Amino acid sequence: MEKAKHSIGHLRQVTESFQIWGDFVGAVPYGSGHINDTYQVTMRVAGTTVRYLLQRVNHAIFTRPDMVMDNILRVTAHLREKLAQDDDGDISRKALTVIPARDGKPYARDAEGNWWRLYLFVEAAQTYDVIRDERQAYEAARAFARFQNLLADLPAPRLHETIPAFHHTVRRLEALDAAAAADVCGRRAAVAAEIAFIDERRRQCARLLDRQSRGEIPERITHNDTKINNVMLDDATGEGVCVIDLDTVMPGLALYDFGDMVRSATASAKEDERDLSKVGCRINMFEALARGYLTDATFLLPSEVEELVFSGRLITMTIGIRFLTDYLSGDTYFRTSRPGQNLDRCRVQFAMVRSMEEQSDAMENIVRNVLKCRN
Ligand code: ADP
Ligand code: GN1
Ligand code: MG
Repeated sequence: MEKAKHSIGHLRQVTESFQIWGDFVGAVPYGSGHINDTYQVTMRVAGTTVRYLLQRVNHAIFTRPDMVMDNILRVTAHLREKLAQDDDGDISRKALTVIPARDGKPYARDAEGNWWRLYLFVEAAQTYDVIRDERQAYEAARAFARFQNLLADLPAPRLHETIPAFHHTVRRLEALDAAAAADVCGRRAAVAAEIAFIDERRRQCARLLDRQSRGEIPERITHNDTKINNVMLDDATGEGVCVIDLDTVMPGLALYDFGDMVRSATASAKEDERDLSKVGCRINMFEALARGYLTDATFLLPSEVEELVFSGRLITMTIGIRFLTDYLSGDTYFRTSRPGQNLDRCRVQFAMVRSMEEQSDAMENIVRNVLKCRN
């Protein structure tokens, strides 16, 4: 884990501005997210140790953190209500709990203008950057499908779009073209092969957008960042306990969520692996994802089911485009810990797309078989 960006005194002060009690013990950087600054906070509370998850929301990316928190409060309240209807308890492990600041707001501001939030720390569960076995893929996919299912009847109004056009592949492509034209770091010549890779696939970029605008694929409430380390798996049972990282929960396509699971859970190597011979889409993991997702995503229309395999390639390509754009722009969006990391991430995504292209017939067969068994 990287070095803490904030001093311990600062973290203590921020922690104490939330509605919690007891004695501050410490705070350490936590997790491997690319966007926010995350800390695990330990408190001693009347003789017992209690942990919290403290986060600085990246307000360069989420320019309206108040809207982000408004969405998160609505979403988590709804999840809690639904889970309470037929649950055995332990709901605070199954939906994130936002702890209000002392002034009642769902965030605290510091003197530097940062936005902080505090969650209950979900204990006895963890996230995985690279999935270990089919069971984990199955459970993660079920958890994300359940999440979509539970949010299907979230009362109006529509959630805020915390990052507009987040998965709009055509706009992402335009941003890449602009970054390549501007070439502010003089890196364009070094990425000719990656640009050529995209050029061969430009025509695919609008496929889901076109189907959406024709009314064939509906907008739903989706998570939009279903990377596999955004779901916590129970240490004892292996089940998907809690979907986390709710900043981008907003209107979107269910397919983008499934696609990002395929990208992140079928990957045989780390997202920034340099040895591309290790990178590929593991078809057994795809099968587990399809089985898990289709078990709970009973709301899917045939037009959505038809695009499940394609969605994996599309989202993987889109995120590769975003890594490449950031590399060309000087690495200002995704957190990096070494030079060239965004380019390595991009190359891994494109290698994954290739691997999925090679296996697409087998993947389509899997979806057909899973559906046959379900019905
Ligand atoms: P980012 O937006 O930067 O990806 P996340 O919200 O995903 O940040 O948090 C980073 C990591 O912190 C997660 O991958 C997970 O391991 C851990 N984490 C986040 N929320 C909790 C929580 N409430 N309880 C326990 N661990 C958490
Ligand atoms: C970011 O926050 P994190 O690390 O879970 C990004 C996703 C990308 C992902 C790639 C708000 O997710 O869109 O798919 O990195 N989140 C945002 O690893 O841009
Ligand atoms: Mg995350």
